[in-house]
Amino acid sequence: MTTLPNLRIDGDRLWDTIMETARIGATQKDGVRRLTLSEEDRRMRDWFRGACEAAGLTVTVDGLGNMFALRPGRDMSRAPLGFGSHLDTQPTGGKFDGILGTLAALEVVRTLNEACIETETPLCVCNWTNEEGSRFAPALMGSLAHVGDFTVEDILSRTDAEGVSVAQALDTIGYRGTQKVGAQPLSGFVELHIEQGPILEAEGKTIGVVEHGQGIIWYNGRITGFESHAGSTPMPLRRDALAALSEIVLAIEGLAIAHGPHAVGTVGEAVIATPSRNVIPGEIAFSGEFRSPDADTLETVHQGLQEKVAEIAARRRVTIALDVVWRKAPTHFAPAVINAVRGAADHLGLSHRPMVSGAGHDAFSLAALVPTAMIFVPCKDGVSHNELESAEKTDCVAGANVLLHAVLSLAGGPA
Ligand code: HGY
Ligand code: MN
Ligand code: MN
Repeated sequence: MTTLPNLRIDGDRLWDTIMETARIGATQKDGVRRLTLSEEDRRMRDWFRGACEAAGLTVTVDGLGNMFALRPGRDMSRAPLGFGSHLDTQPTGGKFDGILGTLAALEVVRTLNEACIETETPLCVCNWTNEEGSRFAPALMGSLAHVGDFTVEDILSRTDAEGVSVAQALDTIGYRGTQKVGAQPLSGFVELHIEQGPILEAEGKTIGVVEHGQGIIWYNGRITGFESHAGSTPMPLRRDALAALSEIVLAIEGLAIAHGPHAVGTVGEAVIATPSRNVIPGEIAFSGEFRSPDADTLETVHQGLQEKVAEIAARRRVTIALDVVWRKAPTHFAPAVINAVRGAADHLGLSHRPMVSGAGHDAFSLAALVPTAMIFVPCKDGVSHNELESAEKTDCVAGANVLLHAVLSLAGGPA
């Protein structure tokens, strides 16, 4: 009988599970494309449900497809401790973003089963719908609705670039569950995730003890100029929407750099309405974002962008609509859960350092509702949201063991 301090997950089984499921939505470049609520997401959800049920968990699905896999505890009067992440990916995603945290949570349960360990508090493995926000905005969609940041009606009405709504997509894959959104009680939440940045690898550290996360502002923009002949329209008479957007892109970059290192920004999408090589672009839709761990910095760059956009619009005689479609203040995680993560890393003799999360995570949503924290492990060259995303097996196993012992610390091990 393995004593609790020496309990470890089955690293080979975790790694095999990650590699096996990476075949669902595998891309030619060895990445994973599992857009939320797509056929690939359905296949991955089906696999996940089957694996959870095979591990003795009771799986429920809420009205936005959030999946909860429940494991009883000795004291069923307590709300379950939540842990997990997301199974959807970016269009050119990798094998680990979100997937590591969700499959590691399953592995923790498999390990507890084999060790015949029942925790005091029940456990709840979570798969949150549409963490990525790529097909439907906002990101963290399922977990934000769970904590009440968005109404279910609002979320169900959001559409993708083809005009398909979240409601239609959920119905198509059969994951519009009956459980009321937000009804699943949780007493806390722990999320394991790859860092998606270069710090842990550069410092040779195995574990990131994540203490807080960046605030985020997402914009949808539309620029209306005037289509005209690319050859015969004199330069001073042009109202070029793409030239205006180019200035906005550089303005976002410039504001982030000017307020660095704790500000970042980019334009990730730009679509010319009717592209043609010999027509001056007259209509463009685009998205933009800023992030910062500091609320004041976020507000400063936001205001700076408003001023710059007004100046560009006037000078170029174009109309620019810039709408904030999502805004989340910086997240501060709970000391008790941070200490459980740090204590688990120390118990396992793993090098660790405190971190701020650059990327958004479902833990950011949950932190508004219950005590929450995150565990980071390195990824190769800090690369993520790219098919090259990669992580070392030893680091993934280390992170899953920290998750195991943090969960045992928070949920209470054997009587
Ligand atoms: O945008 C993010 O940080 C996350 O990947 N959804
Ligand atoms: Mn993620
Ligand atoms: Mn991501």
